[in-house]
Amino acid sequence: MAANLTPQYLEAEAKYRAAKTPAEQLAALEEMWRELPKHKSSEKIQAELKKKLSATRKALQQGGKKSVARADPFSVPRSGAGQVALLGTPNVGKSSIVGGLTNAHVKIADYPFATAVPVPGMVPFEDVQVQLIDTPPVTAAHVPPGMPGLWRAADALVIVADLSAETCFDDAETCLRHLAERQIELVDGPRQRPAEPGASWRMPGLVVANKLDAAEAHDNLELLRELLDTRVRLEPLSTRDPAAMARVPAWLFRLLHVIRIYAKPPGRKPDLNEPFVLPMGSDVHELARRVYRGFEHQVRSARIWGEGVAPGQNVQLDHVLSDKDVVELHG
Ligand SMILES: Nc1nc2c(ncn2[C@@H]2O[C@H](COP(=O)(O)OP(=O)(O)O)[C@@H](O)[C@H]2O)c(=O)[nH]1
Ligand SMILES: [Mg+2]
Repeated sequence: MAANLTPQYLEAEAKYRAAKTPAEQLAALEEMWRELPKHKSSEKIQAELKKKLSATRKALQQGGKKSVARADPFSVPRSGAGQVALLGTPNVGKSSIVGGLTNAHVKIADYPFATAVPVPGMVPFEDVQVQLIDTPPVTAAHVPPGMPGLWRAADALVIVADLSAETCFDDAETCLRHLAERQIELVDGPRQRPAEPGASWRMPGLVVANKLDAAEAHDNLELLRELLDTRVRLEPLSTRDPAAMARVPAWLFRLLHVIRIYAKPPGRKPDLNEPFVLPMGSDVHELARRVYRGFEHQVRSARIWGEGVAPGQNVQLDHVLSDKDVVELHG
């Protein structure tokens, strides 16, 4: 790390790291450039900054173009810790789930096809939010165009089935078949893109057996368990039962296979308000990449507070992080 960086430069760099939009990133980078002492020992940083400036300017231009072209309602920009898409036949309670867990304005109706386009909402879970997307229904004969793209773009999928309907098993099966026909497989593990062309997308997913309060629900749940148990996880639910609804955010979060990490500046308290969200299995280097965005080679080691380590233990960059670790990055 160059020893002669000014406090003004470091402040601008902190702004860059905190930037949430490309426009904010560009403003911070320009400030970094102004504040950077231009002499021999900072040549490497100068070159890096120039590269970043031009890349960010380019991203901003393209981003502007993209937002004009993005009229497709089936392309939902990801937000929060990750994106979960619901899928199901008409009237199973998809909109009731999204409406009950988020502030999204969904239409709940006892007639089919009330939902015409995907509607995202944010589900609070502890200190993060999971994006949950209500979607138009599929039927045995029809999948709205755009849906398969939305399924693949999501981080996880939740099939909703209706325990009050005699057809609940067939309906869940219809959803699984539509996925299978598009090479999407629901798994218990993390999301995996196809390893080679033609291979399957492995998407974390489960089947929600909704309307557990209905008269026939328990018989149908038994049937669903018998027929689906070995293939996909089942979660019974009634959107009318507040206690059951309160448990949903935790399993939505678990589907994402991510961890929350709190970065702690040396000598200061960790920021416990806004964790960095990383894929499960990420190491310290991955965190450094996220925190320093291109300046991560400045990080040489870390101290860590969390499960399975001594408080403040020194670790190498390849140390694998756990959910809720507090990490102090050292240059
Ligand atoms: N009994 C019962 N009815 C429900 C439940 N969840 C939703 N419903 C009803 O099922 C109907 C369809 O719900 P909606 O959320 O619009 O289904 P969608 O078509 O899948 O979005 C509405 O009349 C809801 O009130 C539930 O847990 N139990
Ligand atoms: Mg609906």
